[in-house]
Amino acid sequence: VLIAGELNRALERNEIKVHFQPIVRLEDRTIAGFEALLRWEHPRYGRRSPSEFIAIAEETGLIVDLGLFALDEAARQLATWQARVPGEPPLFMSVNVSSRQFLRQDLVQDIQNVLGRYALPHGTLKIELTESLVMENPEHAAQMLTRLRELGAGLSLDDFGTGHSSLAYLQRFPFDVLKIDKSFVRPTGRGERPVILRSIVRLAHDLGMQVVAEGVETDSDAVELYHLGCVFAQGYAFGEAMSAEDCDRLLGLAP
Ligand code: G
Ligand code: G
Ligand code: MN
Ligand code: NA
Repeated sequence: VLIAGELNRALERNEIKVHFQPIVRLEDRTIAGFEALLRWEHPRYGRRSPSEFIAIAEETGLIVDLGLFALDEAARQLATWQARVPGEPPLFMSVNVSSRQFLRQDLVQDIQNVLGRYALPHGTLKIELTESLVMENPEHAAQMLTRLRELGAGLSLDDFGTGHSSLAYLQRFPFDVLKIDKSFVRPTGRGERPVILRSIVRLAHDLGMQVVAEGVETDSDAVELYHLGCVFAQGYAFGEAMSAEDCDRLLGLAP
């Protein structure tokens, strides 16, 4: 029983939080960055999934406020971690952007504002867009992506392998990260999967993109992906989306 009004109040009542899922280097399992993921703990109905409430927020327009909230929280937390965990390259943060957010020209200004507000190094705040969103309107996407890139935002292509694009087509878009969708990653080790995964990784690298395998749930998947040439991974094998405090522990910043 989800009504738009409740979602509106949820944001005001701080029931909606931004959690963070680690993205690791497969070589040594160190944390390279995070993906910011919204979480809503409803006082009566318990945890609601963003796949449910993002769609509602898009219909009502609340996605604008919700998106700004997620963007600001994620950028602020990234700046904190970059200061406390210095390293080269610095930690990055990936923030999801929905279709309706992406259609607004204001998004460019919003992102420029947070990059300035938190003085984030070039490319470390990444905007994550799904392949299908980009393919909805490739002309608009190409123009927006170029502007975002010029501002110093990083760009991640999410859910790769589920939409209808090709790696050759991707040359038109200035993505620096390609995320292989979990549906593609999980059943590794059988038949042609490894061949296809290896080819995606190699082509993406040749096109100058980094590759993140999503939905890596087991250690043996992680080992296999590493041997297929994949450098980064995300999934339950390394941790689900968690609070900033839990991430602090993972980063060695808290007992
Ligand atoms: O974490 P997971 O089950 O729960 O997320 C479900 C879906 O919700 C994913 O497709 C994810 O991209 C989307 N999502 C999570 N957080 C955000 C957000 O801050 N903004 C947008 N637009 N989508 C989000
Ligand atoms: O933005 P995107 O649609 O990629 O959102 C990532 C989604 O995948 C979120 O719902 C997140 O909770 C989920 N997720 C993260 N790690 C794993 C995993 O190892 N296995 C599965 N099945 N889902 C995962
Ligand atoms: Mn994502
Ligand atoms: Na994805």
